[in-house]
Amino acid sequence: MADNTARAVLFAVDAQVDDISMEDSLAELAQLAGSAGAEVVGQLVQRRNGADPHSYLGEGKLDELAEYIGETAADVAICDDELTATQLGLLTDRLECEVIDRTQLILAIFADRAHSREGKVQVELAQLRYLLPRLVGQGTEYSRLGGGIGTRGPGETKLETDRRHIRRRIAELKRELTKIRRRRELQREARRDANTPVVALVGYTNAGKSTLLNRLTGADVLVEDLLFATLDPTIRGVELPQGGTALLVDTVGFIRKLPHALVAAFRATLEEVQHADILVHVADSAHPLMEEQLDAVMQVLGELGIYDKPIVTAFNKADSPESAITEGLLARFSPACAISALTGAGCQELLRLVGEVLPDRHVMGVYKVPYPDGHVIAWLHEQGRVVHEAYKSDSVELQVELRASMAERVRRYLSDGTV
Ligand SMILES: Nc1nc2c(ncn2[C@@H]2O[C@H](COP(=O)(O)OP(=O)(O)OP(=O)(O)O)[C@@H](O)[C@H]2O)c(=O)[nH]1
Ligand SMILES: [Mg+2]
Repeated sequence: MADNTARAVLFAVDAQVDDISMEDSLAELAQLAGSAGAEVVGQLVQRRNGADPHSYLGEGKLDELAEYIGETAADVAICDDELTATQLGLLTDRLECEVIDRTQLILAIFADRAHSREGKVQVELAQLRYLLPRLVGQGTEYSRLGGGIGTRGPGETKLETDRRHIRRRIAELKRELTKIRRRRELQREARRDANTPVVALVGYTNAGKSTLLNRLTGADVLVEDLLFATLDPTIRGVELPQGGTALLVDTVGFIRKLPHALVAAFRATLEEVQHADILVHVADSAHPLMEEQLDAVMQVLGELGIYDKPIVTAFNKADSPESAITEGLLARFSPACAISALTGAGCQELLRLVGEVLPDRHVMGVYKVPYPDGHVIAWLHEQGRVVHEAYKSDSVELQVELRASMAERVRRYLSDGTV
C-alpha cells in the first residue's frame, strides 16, 4: 500500500465568502484525500478576490505552487473548488503532476466504494457528466491523465474517448438507471402495501448513520472512520416502542458542496430518502463544525426537493468527550435527542420520538374490551375499521385497523383505565 500511496498537495483560493474557514475547509479536503488513499504532503492558499477565471490561482502563486510540487515530490495537486475546463486545462499544462479538484476527488472515493451494479452505474454517470463539459476544446489532452486518483473507477477506460462516445455511454447508463429506478419503485410499492413506515437515516458523512442502523437492527453495515463509507442503501426492520415496526434505510452521506453531477446521478439511491415517511437526521455532536454540517445536510435535502418531511434529529457520539450537546440545542432542533450509536445510550428514546413523529398511519391490532367498557367498542367502530368481532364470556375481542396514535390511546386506556 505504502508504495502506491499518492503524495498530494492541496491548494485553494481564499475569497473569504465561504460558510466555513479556509483552515476547516482544507482539513476536510485532507480527510477526503485520505479516504481516497492519498497522503497530504503540503498545502498552499492564496488570499484573493475570487479565483482567476483562466488559471484559478494568480500568476505568481501558480509558479510558487509548481515549485512547491517539485520540492515535496507530489504526484497530485488537489484543488478545494470545482475547476472549470479552462482552469483545469491551464493548471494541467503548468503543473508537473496530475491536477484534480474536489469534485473529482469525491467521485474517485465513490468509484472505490461502489460495489453494487446500481452504485457503479451511478458513479460512472456522474464521472461522465463531470467530464463532458471539460472535454470542450481540450482535444486529446485528457489522455495524459493516467492512473491517478481522478481517473480511477468505472469511467477510467472512457477518459480518452471523444464526446460522442461519452454521450452515447451516458444515454446507455441512463437507460440502465431507468430500469433500476423502476425496480426500486416496485420494491417501494410492495413496502407501501405492507403498510410499514419507512424511516431514512440522513446526515453528514461519518456522522454514524451506519453504526446507528447496526445498533438498532443488528445489521452488519460497514462502519469506518472514512468519508463516504456507505454508498448503497441498506434497509432493515426495527420494532418501535409504541408497537409496530418501521423500516430503517441507511444510505449515502452528505457533504458540503456535494457535486451536482453526483446528486443528479444518485437519484435512484436518493429516492429512498425522498420516499421515506420521516427522516432521522444523524449529527456528529463531537465534530467542531457540527452546526455547519447540520446546515449542509439541510441544504442538500433542499436540492433534492425535500422540504416538508418530519425530521427527528439525533445528536450522536454523546459518549465522546468532545460532544457538545446542550439543552438549548435539543430545544432548537426539537424533536431531538442525544444518543450514542456506539454504546446504545439514548437509542430507545430516539425510537420513541420516531414512533411519535411518524405520520399517523393505520395499524392492525386486536383489542380485548371488557363489557363494562362497552363505550370503547362503539368508539372503535366509529374511529377504525373493524374486521372481526368475537363475543367472549368477559370481553369482546375486536380486530381493528386504526390510526397508530389512536391505537396507543386505546391500549393505554384498556390497560390502566386512564386516558
Ligand atoms: N465515539 C463515537 N463514535 C461513533 C459513534 N457512532 C459512530 N462512531 C464512529 O464514527 C465513524 C463513522 O461511523 P459510520 O457509522 O461509518 O458513519 P456514517 O454516517 O455511516 O458514514 P458514511 O457512510 O461515511 O456517510 C466510525 O469510526 C464510528 O465508529 C458514537 O456514538 N460514538
Ligand atoms: Mg455509512
